[in-house]
Amino acid sequence: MDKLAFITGITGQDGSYLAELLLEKNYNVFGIQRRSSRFNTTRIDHIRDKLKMRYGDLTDGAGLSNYIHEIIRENPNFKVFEIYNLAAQSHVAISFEIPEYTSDVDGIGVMRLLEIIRTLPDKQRNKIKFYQAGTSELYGKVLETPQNEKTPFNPVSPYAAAKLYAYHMVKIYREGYGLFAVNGILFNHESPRRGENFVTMKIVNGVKDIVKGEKQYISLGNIYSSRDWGHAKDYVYGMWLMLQQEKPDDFVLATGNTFTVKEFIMHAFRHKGYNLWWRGEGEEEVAYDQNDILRVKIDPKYYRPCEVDLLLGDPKKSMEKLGWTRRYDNMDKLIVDMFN
Ligand code: NAP
Ligand code: F7E
Repeated sequence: MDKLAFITGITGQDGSYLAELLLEKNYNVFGIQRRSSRFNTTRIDHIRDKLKMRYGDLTDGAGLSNYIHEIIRENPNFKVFEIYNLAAQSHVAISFEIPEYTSDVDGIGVMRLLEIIRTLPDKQRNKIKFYQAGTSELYGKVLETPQNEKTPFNPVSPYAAAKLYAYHMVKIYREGYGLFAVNGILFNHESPRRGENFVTMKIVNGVKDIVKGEKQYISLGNIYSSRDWGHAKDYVYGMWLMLQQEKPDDFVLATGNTFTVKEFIMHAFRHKGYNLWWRGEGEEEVAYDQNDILRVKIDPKYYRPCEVDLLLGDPKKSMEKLGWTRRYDNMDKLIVDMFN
């Protein structure tokens, strides 16, 4: 095969969808998985026999270098080699608890990959395209709305600060060394494969447990933040499009709509026939269903030291230049898929 792809973070939500997409497009797909005490490949087990996997970690530059060199050695006649860096400690709240690790993986890890690519012989390096998983968290306490590729960044978490370092390193290696390296600036995207401790999946799983009678209510933190939520399948397609361009550039992927967490809660409950009514304020705010049963309460332990209040992306450039379109074009479609 002459088309190679290496996906870090292949065991995650986006990595698993991207691997499926690239296999359909006849890429030879390589990936790394982290060593863990339990199996962590459930999202890719159904395609495992088609992938080439080995253990690896973004904190281990030698291992990454050995693997990339080995892939090239064993496929000397490759035409394109796309490297998608999706690996990250991706939880914003947890980044406040493990800031050093988050910086190492999400920030320095990107530099490790860029250095490996930079130091390859020209003949090989010129056929490599690098995608970096940037994020709308870079906008942080937003300085303008909606946010696009030109909006200034204002990060407010260790996660976002590490991703900002990565964003700049990609630009520096692109401009300084001529690498084909792009930043995707992706707004929140969810799916049935979303990690359980992100708010949408927590709400969907909570409603499912309530329907089954296994739980009475869901405890949540700040329900007044607003997010621009899309579907991960549409977003991995956008990543691939970015690497098919003639010239490297940075692109926002977003829906152009924003909803509060509270609105997402009401949509999710309504999907299963519950109409919520709210009372109280702040930490005392609660929601009851039509039968006066408590269904949502606030637990301040989920509050963050700094919060990103409002994200609303402008995907115009991606739609016009990449021809990017979304199949999941409204939040109800996303919620239905997450429940199924
Ligand atoms: P995810 O489900 O949390 O997946 C993260 C992946 O990174 C997993 O495969 C994870 O492995 C791996 N990983 C974590 N630490 C690692 C390390 N030290 N070395 C190697 N691999 C490591 O995240 P996602 O939602 O798919 O997001 C993919 C990327 O896009 C991330 O970089 C994230 O920061 C970024 N992003 C996500 C969104 C979003 O809304 N989903 C938006 C913007 C940007 P395990 O499976 O072993 O945990
Ligand atoms: O929080 C609020 C929370 O953790 C969304 C990652 O993929 O998208 C994601 O980051 C909002 C926040 O996602 C709970 O305070 C309330 O305002 O689902 P989340 P996130 O922080 O937006 C960006 C683009 C990324 O790059 C990240 O990798 O929901 N919230 N109550 C809660 N959040 C969680 N997790 N749990 C709660 O109980």
